[in-house]
Amino acid sequence: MKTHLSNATLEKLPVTVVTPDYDRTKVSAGVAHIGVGNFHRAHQALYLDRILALPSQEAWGILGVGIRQGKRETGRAEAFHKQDGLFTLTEFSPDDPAVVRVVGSIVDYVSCNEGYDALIRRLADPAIRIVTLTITEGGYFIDADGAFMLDDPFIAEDLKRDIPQSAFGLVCEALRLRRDEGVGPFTVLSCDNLQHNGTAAQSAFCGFAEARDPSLGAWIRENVSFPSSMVDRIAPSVTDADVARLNDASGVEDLTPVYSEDFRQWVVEDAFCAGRPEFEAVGVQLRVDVAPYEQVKLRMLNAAHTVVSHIGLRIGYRTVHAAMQDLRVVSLLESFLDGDVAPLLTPPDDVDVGEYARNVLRRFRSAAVGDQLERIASDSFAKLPVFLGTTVRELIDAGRDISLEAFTLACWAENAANVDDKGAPFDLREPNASDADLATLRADDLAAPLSLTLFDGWGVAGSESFASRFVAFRKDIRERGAAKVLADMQG
Ligand code: CS2
Repeated sequence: MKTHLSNATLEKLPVTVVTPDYDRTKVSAGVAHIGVGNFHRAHQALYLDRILALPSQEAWGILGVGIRQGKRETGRAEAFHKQDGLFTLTEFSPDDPAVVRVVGSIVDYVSCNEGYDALIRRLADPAIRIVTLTITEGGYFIDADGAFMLDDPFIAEDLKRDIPQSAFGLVCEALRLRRDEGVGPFTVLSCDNLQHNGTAAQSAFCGFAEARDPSLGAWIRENVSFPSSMVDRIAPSVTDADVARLNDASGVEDLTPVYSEDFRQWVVEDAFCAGRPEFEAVGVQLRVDVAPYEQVKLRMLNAAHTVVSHIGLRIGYRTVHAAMQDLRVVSLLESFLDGDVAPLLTPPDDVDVGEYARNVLRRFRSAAVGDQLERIASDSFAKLPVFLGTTVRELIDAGRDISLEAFTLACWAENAANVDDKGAPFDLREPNASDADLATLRADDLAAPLSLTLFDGWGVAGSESFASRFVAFRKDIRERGAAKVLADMQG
């Protein structure tokens, strides 16, 4: 018999489950988080849970903010209310038994189902001093030149609304209230996988505000800080089968369990205009310049994820650890990380890129984590430019070998059919691709995808050798399958 999860049952949970070691009734929300998905709950919510156990930190609980209407949002809001914001996080280590903890830092929740004006009011509450974001790589509407896409139909529409619905509009209107009521600004902290994510957030939020109301835009630019941060923890998607499996193992009846690897890292630029929690006490690395850490993480870990996901799916694998059993895949990843990417990086003093690469591969091998290739390969329209764009451009500029990258992109293009070399289906989602983009990706002209805007600035279309390798790989994959092509590449 499993125990339902709520404040009232915390003491009745199995003794093996770690529960909050602080008084939740004393905790209030000082951080509002937009995008309360699995990653946030496995990463930032845990860091703040650890902060709340420290003396005098009880004002740093989290207010979850749900901004996108739909079934998922309704489920999230309901689970929050039924479980008093509590959820279990199972951390899987490669060697030790899994640790199940109940995370208690999300103490409040406001859903767009209550009306978008309610969201604005809650963000304007003087108690909120930081707004954090996980709105995905494509969620910032920043083009290849770093400019905010004011002409995007979603943004253009939101600019016209009295009560906006986008993260940008909601935050701007909350900041307007705070300015008018003399409350002062909050910090906006991006926790998405983007290079210079603070600058991207600043361009997006200030770009929106300046278009809506120039004086508000100027006030935000002047008063709000947008620190950059590098976030890292592998948190797979949670299927219904995972819910049952996790709950059976924990003995807790949790509507929204989440799971992850045991590794976690958060490097944050120390630029908070309205105070911050004692991040350093729980292992958050505060730095003046986060960019070198972002660069290493995005171009090694996330890029290797992209490589393994597209090649792995093509061959017929579905999980990262299954693909990592294939020595050819591992050897390709090693060549990619050590041979192609590492020499291009300018890592921070305390990061050894060789060791970093070994650790990435070790993390990918974990069968206990069992991360899904479909999760990683989805949304490639937004991810490819961030994870691979600079590397490919620099390799082309230096006249270096681009075979691995052309092969990865050939697999990506072939994967648009959502079926692998063995004829088995999979399901990749592309929320940031238009119908026209998808048509180009599936065109008979095999070189056509290289003219997609996602490749702006990569130099691939203009590089005869890249384009011809890409097309040749696509043909070869169609004829013989990616596994054989890979075997030949490695001699
Ligand atoms: C993955 C990331 O979605 C992806 O493409 O590479 O979600 C990755 O698992 C995290 O960034 C790890 O920190």
